[in-house]
Amino acid sequence: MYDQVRQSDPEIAEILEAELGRQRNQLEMIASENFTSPAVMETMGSTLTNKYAEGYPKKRYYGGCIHVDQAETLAKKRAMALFGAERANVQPHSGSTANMTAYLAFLKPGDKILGLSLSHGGHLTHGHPVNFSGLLFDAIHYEVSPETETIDYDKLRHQALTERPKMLIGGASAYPRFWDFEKLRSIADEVDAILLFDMAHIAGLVAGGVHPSPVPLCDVVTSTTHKTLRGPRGGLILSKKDKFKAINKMNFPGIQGGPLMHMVAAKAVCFQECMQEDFKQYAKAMVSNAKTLGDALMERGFHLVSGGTDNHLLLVNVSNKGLTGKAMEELLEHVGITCNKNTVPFDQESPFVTSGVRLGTPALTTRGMGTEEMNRIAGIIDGAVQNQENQENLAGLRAEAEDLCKAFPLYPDLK
Ligand code: DSN
Repeated sequence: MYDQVRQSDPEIAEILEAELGRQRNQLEMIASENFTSPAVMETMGSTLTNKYAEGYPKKRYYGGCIHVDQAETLAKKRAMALFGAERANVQPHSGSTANMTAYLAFLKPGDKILGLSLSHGGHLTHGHPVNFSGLLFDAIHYEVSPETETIDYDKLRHQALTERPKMLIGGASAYPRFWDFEKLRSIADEVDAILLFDMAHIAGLVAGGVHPSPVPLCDVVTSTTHKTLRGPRGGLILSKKDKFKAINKMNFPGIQGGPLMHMVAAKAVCFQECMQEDFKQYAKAMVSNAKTLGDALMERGFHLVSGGTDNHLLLVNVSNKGLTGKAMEELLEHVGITCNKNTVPFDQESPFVTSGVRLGTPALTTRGMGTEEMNRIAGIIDGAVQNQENQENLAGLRAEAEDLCKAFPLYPDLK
């Protein structure tokens, strides 16, 4: 593997090999990560990376676009078919630029936006003060209820009626429950706000039919393509017909220059994969694995924010185990599980410390793991917490994690 790189740049070849080894030998539980298919990777590494193609199919500012036009047209068609969307823009380089594009297409700097607070599961680009979204717009936030740790739509409605935002933003990076799109729509209508939903985390669940879809009810839906969708790293914007022109214009020339045509083509490959029956099974398995893992952890006394999960992720408040999120992340890394520390609602710790960890099933499910393995992983997690000071037992748990990895080989054809 990496023969060409090894010849021209042995230092980077070594890093590539080491990272492949890390991915193979650790239980990857970062909820936003996944293992894309060899077909997607081959497309990302193709000659389409050489091509400039500012503009859109048949309306480019460069010659020689005949083939990349075909790739982009296919990607758009497939995205629309997969999600039942009226229009699609497949050029955003990332979820952040997709959101920036969608905001600036309809808002002016200083306009009010209302999104879920980052510390309650939202996302930086939904108006956090250190992010462009908080710097450019008058951003206010809704939160989850302290009792249920889920979104209180009555309170959100009241806040929207008082604040009258120009845009209501749904979507999250650490929210384990279904969203109620009917309620979001009716709140947005009451205050005459544009309704944008960022489905980056749940897009694969929506595509696989195991999460309600935001597409019919929202004006604009943004996403990444590399999380539960399991495609290349990148962004996507779906919209109603009447919103499309403004979005296209803001994407280019408003924000981006030349689209990454190798990534656009790889998005087309991903959307095609997501339309297959086995992807539906994969989506179902991500959710059933998360439920199994959540139940097994709750049986062992772990506190799951909101009391469980409807999707591919769990947010575990580990303060009742005498740990911070940071300590838990490090402890799990030590036994071969990769995850990330995460604030929990009403967290008293800083974002660098936190009281929780976020655990996700997309990558392990791609490896083929199922409910039996989730029960074993819950045992490893609990064992790590109970044996924090016992290096011998921790080494045993790490060996168990490695055995699981060996039993579900990753990229077996990459030699
Ligand atoms: N960084 C992503 C995540 O981990 O959820 C969101 O952008």
